[in-house]
Amino acid sequence: MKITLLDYGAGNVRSVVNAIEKLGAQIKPVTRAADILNAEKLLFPGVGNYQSMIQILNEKKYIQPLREYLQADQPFFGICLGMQALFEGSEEDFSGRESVGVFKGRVKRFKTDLAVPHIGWNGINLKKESPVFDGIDPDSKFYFVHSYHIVPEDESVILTTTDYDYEFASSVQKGNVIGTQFHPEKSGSVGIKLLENFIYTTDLKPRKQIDIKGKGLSKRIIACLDVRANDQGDLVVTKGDQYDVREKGDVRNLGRPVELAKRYYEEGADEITFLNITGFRDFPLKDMPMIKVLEQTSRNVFVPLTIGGGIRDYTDSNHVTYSSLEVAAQYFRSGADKISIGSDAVMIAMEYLKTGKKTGKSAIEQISRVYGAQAVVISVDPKRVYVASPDHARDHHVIPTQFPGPDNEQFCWYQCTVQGGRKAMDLDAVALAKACQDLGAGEILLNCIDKDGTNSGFDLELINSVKNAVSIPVIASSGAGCEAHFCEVFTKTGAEAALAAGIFHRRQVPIENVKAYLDRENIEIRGVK
Ligand code: 1PR
Repeated sequence: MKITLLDYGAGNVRSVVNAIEKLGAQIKPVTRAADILNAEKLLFPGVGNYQSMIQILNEKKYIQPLREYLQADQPFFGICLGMQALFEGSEEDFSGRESVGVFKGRVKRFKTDLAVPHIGWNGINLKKESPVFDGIDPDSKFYFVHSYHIVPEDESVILTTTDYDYEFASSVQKGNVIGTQFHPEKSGSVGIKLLENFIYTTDLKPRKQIDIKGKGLSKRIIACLDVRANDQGDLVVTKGDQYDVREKGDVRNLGRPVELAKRYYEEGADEITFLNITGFRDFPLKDMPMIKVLEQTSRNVFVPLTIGGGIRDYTDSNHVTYSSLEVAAQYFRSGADKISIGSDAVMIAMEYLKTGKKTGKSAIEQISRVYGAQAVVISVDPKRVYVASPDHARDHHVIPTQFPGPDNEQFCWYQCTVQGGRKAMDLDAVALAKACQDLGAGEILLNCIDKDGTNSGFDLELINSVKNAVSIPVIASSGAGCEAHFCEVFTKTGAEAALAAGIFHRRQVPIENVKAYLDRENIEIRGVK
């Protein structure tokens, strides 16, 4: 079977390609308009920004052939923006350029007090019995990552809806034309099954109307792999105690990145994050091993992958300048779904807070503009600073603490650091998170140096103060020591996800146990049977 792939050049198409190839089908990329019309089955994965997608489709003169192909009811599967393109237009695009528009209706931004982007594993309410869902448990969850959703005028095209504050159309089907807002290529084995059904079913048409209610949005469990070269030059997964990764002088070696990522995928991790912890020293585009790690991981791991470390503009010794956008683009091409910015985000936020002006040129703004806010994670590395009263740190977000300082201080603030905690900056974590959200970041990965590697539980005071200040999702990180700590962070803070490293690497607490525990405590999770 040959699948024609419409790749317009943004986002992580590698995962889709890997999934199709794993299913034994061949890929034929679209290189000219005629390839669309000649396709046996057409797959259109879209990630990022609607406006730039429509611009590219117009420039390449793909709109008209797409329309013809779809109007002839040829087999089509659009993913995310690839589905949104079927509709008449989007609130995300004010350019007035032509969209494909074979389905009536528009794409609108979420209007909710819940976090936007809507990121994570959510359920589906099945409205039609369709061959694409054959063999898939209706209670399954799929991976969503978007700020906009379709509003079809003709509700009969809705295949599934999903609940996120309110019910929105999460997939559509009319005849052989299918589109999903969620990412099957990132939805583990159920997503792969969906793609398999699309590829190998001859008659895709829905059989009848049904109404089966699915489950809700899960709290995510993320496995984090801090990666660096050890003194022998091997790329290893390491783990620090309060960011110190050396033991008796050597870099701790807890395994190989590609193998560990595969293990966590099989054990039910909802996402995997790689942090190149010495990335600030070198330029990532010269760090080919990290790119290989992504390429190899994405062949077998079908959940979202985030990569961080060293993402910034860079000028080499020959005075050649590379933009952070180029670095991000290379990472996305290699299999990453999101990039995470640490040190550079602190610099960008400080400059923004000083001038009050958005330049449009910072790494956050540029990457968010091209790939969408959901692809830009800000990794924060704060340290607790105790003060006797809020007056002692007037420029910072000071909170009362239940854990007084060494001199019985009853207040603290969280100081941002850069270069892996080596350098403390005059900026607090709340101000950083708010500034980065303003500039277009889509998610906060909130570490805590005091808690890292201690197994003493997450820093709930830090998490609450940041979560209450932003409307984008927050990933709680650092300090997990047992299953109950995950339950605590989800019941006592609004964090959407919790990340851990040490306990997973050392097999102290398997991911399955964390999920089983949360399930018993009635916290919505993915994947416990
Ligand atoms: O600053 O953009 O180059 O990015 C560097 C990235 O590397 C940042 O995201 C920063 O958080 C990370 N990093 C730098 N140095 C270290 C270190 O440990 N020496 N690791 C480091 C950060 C924190 C988490 C850890 C959690 C959970 N590690 O990644 O996984 O604290 O750990 P636990 O569950 O064992 O407590 P840039």
